[in-house]
Amino acid sequence: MSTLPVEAIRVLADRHPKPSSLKFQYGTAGFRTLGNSLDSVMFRVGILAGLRSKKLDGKTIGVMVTASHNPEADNGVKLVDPRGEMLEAAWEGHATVLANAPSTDAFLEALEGFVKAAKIDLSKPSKVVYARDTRPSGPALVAALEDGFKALNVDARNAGVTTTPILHYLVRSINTKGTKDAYGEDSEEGYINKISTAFKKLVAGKPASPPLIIDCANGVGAKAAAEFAKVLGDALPITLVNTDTTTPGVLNHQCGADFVKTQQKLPPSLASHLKPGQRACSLDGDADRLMYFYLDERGQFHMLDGDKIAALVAAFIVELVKAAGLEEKVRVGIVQTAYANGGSTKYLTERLPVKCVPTGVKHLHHAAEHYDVGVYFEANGHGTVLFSPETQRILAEHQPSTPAQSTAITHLINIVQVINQTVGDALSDMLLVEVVLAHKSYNGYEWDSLYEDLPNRLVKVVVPDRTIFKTEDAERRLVSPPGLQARIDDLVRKYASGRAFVRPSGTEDVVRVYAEARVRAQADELAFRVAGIVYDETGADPTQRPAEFL
Ligand code: G16
Repeated sequence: MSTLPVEAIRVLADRHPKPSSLKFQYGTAGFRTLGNSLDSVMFRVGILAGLRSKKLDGKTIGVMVTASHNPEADNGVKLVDPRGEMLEAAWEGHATVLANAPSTDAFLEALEGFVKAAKIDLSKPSKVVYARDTRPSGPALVAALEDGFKALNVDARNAGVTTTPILHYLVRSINTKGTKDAYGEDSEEGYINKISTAFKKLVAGKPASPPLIIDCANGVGAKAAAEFAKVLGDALPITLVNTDTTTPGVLNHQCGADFVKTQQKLPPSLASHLKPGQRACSLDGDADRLMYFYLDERGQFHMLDGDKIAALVAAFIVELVKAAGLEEKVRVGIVQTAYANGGSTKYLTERLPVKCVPTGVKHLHHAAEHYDVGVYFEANGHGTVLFSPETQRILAEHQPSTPAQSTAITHLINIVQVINQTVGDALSDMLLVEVVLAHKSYNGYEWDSLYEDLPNRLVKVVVPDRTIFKTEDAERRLVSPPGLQARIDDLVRKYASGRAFVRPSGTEDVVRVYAEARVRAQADELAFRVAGIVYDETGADPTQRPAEFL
């Protein structure tokens, strides 16, 4: 059991002092705030990642530098555990404590206490793989992260500029290399080949689909999408839009999955590309979210969000499981959050087991692991499908009794390969959707007709202290501030098919309000009325109250 290299850490830590006025928190998706305030956090995360690896006997840990769908000036960092999943929840608290130690001395003290309490054997090796998105603040933050690796003498592999899901894929591939669970070749090329090979098998013999337009949000997904376009060729004609990763200010600006979901309209840059009936999709800044949409004959915009993706994909998998003769052995279930549209929840619960969990991929992922096949999607387009190890064994060993069963099993096996099971992956999800559309001969309109969305509205409220908001029941109800939920309930009762909830964001300094109702005007009104109550109740400056809050 060796000791911490205190002097090496001290020298480097002094170069990355914590800004005294800031308090950091490891939230829904790691640390996330303005890029220019994250230097000390990056350094400390570098050390923490090394310790996490030591704790897990030298397994490779992932570190992703990104702020995803947030504005370009933001940045962030999150850790990825050995199977490619999000960092274990207990360590989020440790990360927060270490990030907030006010000085080098305090940091060293916290570090020593943590190593002792967590019983970390410092003589173990530490391995990390790290990557960043295209944000301008990325290179400097990565340099701070690398100082953290240096301080602890971490064996660190730089995966360069890539998408969040590719980083998750790399982590799992590295850790499973040469084992019976080998996930794939541990390179970006290995990722593209694995997914595209399975995709081509799945669409072989299907009529060529019209070109798919991909809005890359001017983010890092543009690079991987271009690779897919090259490799897929005629198997999926692709037109890429918003691929500018160098012009300042354009990342996620008026484009991308979050723009589409929150504005519920076409990114203006796509207006000249998209013809009525043609389908298109938007990625977000690090390519872990996906939104589909199309224009009808009258040029009206229709959105196909994470809920619609879940419904499409789950129905297809259930069909294949039945066709394979496996419906008694393989049960498909769905995981959603409170943001799932009431229309989707009704449609899905009539057909499959559905569970609702708090926001955040980590919550959905863990819940989905309890099903044989767990389909999880957030309405914002973040999600994937998990096939349990037992289900994968069944698929590999099942002896089909008819040619139809054999075809269905082959399709399921290829579907497992198309899906990035480590985390939500916009590009892999997109190819999965394309497989289903090709098999069902659906266009956007037919997909959309699976069920009807209730009109809904999402509003951000800036309050002095969002930590006073505490929720229960998978974030569907507020327990604090006291009395607020009762006022929301009174309001909601006045709206046909009304539903609303309030929760603090884990990635932005805001409180989010979601509302839905049978008609559009009522959904908007309910959201703005709830937002008004939230604003007034929290002692926010009345002169700054947005005019639309009722
Ligand atoms: C992250 C999480 C998602 C979550 C989203 C918004 O997405 O990975 O699970 O839905 O933040 O979270 P909140 O409402 O707490 O701000 P991303 O795409 O930004 O990494």
